[in-house]
Amino acid sequence: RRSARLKNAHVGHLELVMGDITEQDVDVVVNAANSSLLGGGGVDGAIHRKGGPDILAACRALRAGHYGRGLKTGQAVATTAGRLAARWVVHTVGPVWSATHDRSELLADCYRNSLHVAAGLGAHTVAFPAISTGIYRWPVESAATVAVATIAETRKQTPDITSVRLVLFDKRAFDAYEVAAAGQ
Ligand code: AR6
Repeated sequence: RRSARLKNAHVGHLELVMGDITEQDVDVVVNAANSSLLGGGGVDGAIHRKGGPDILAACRALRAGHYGRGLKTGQAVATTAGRLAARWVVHTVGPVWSATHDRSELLADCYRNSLHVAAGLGAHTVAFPAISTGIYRWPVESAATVAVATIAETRKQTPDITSVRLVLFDKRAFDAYEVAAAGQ
């Protein structure tokens, strides 16, 4: 069984899970989207595939309204979660990795803004993927440090969020986040 190889850990107030973001039973699942909001590969593809057409319909409505030019890097916006177990998907756009420009603040914005949007919805439990570490090529150790530090800092301002889960797709990412969380 695949689950026999899965790992999970609690480090401080953070829950680390090795698994699939679309299977999380939480109030909010965060999507590593792109600025078009109209879907893609990786986490984004998996969420739309499993959540069904209502999520894309909601994204199209956002594009027809307030987000005519799309969602900027670092910003976050909520839609229905369709058929997922979660109540909402919060879409955020991570920065593409750059070896020459430090885009850490934009990556931090993704975590900050997603948690604030989740708190505004009345959510208590939130699951994040490792934003920017796939198609956007951010090195996982560096992304883990930014994620863990920003979540810890933002949670002081969002006390109604009682659980934050980081969902890592493979052992390498899980181990990197566990190291980052332990050093926090
Ligand atoms: N559950 C959890 N983690 C996953 C899953 C899953 N189902 N699938 C992949 N990962 P990515 P990005 C991991 O590429 O780098 C899309 O096309 C993956 O191994 O999903 O922010 C969007 O539309 C990696 O560690 O997001 C954008 O165009 C992490 O999730 C672009 O990709 C993030 O990988 C965003 O790229």
